[in-house]
Amino acid sequence: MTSKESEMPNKPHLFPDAANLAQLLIDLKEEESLTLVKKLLTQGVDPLQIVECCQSGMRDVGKYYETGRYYLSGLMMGGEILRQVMDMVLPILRKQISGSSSGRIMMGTVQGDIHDIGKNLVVMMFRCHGFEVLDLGVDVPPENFLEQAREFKPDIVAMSALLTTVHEAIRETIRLLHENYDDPEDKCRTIVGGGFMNDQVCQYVGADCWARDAMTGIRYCQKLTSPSLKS
Ligand code: B1M
Repeated sequence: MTSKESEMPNKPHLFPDAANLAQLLIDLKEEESLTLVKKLLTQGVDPLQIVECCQSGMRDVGKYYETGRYYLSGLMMGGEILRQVMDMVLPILRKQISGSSSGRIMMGTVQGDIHDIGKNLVVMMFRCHGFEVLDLGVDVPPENFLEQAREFKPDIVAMSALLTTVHEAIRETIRLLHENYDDPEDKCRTIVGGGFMNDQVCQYVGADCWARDAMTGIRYCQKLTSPSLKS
């Protein structure tokens, strides 16, 4: 199963102040960004749209880093602002979404990658949609995925990765699971997610599906654990 998605526009117009918020993030204006997010939340703006907007801003921060306009400290500052935005947004999202138990997911950021802001959001969204989630954290070696899978017995092993350098680590994790995870009913599925995922990467690493955003990931996991597909 694969998905096709188009890139999000760089300057989103999701709500009136969206472009303004994205720009504040791009400019690494911590206080102004947080004040605006607080205002938007009190105005009842959809927290997921706020995240989407911040994500778009962060993509530009990333581009500035790539092109040498920002140093690593800029990337770190952007991450820190985003972490604080998430602290405001996640509790509201948690209250808004709820679902009945849909399956067990084990998730981690793969070995070599320490990005966790997106992973934490996805973990929280999975939980809000009724999945029981074991969060393995970041920089998780393939052997840990296997060891934890044997204990937790997930329906789905979910991997987050933001770096193109970690494709081998994903591939190795999936290979190890396929060859060594004693899954008698052969129902454990794998999903990979992150900004660089596409059909080719998915095929190369041997995953069942891929997603670039939380909602797509949730929809796939719901399909993968639906009784009609499992039996
Ligand atoms: Co990093 N970084 N970073 N970074 N960083 C990127 C990813 C990069 C694209 C920036 C760039 O150059 N344009 C680039 C990767 C390039 C590449 O691989 N081709 C990069 C680099 C190079 C690096 C370092 C190597 C820099 C260095 O040290 N020289 C280094 C790597 C460290 C390591 O991991 N070993 C590094 C470090 C860092 C910080 C620590 C400073 C910080 C991370 C803080 C943290 O996570 N705690 C950081 C940040 C902030 C970024 C950017 C700017 C923003 C990431 C982010 O949090 N986005 C990022 C630029 C970009 O993304 N284009 C960048 C917001 C978040 C909500 O979105 O994480 O994409 P995201 O998660 C999304 C989706 O991806 C998806 O859903 C989430 C919510 O919508 N998703 C899934 C993710 N996992 C999923 C799983 C699923 C489904 C969906 O199912 C399983």
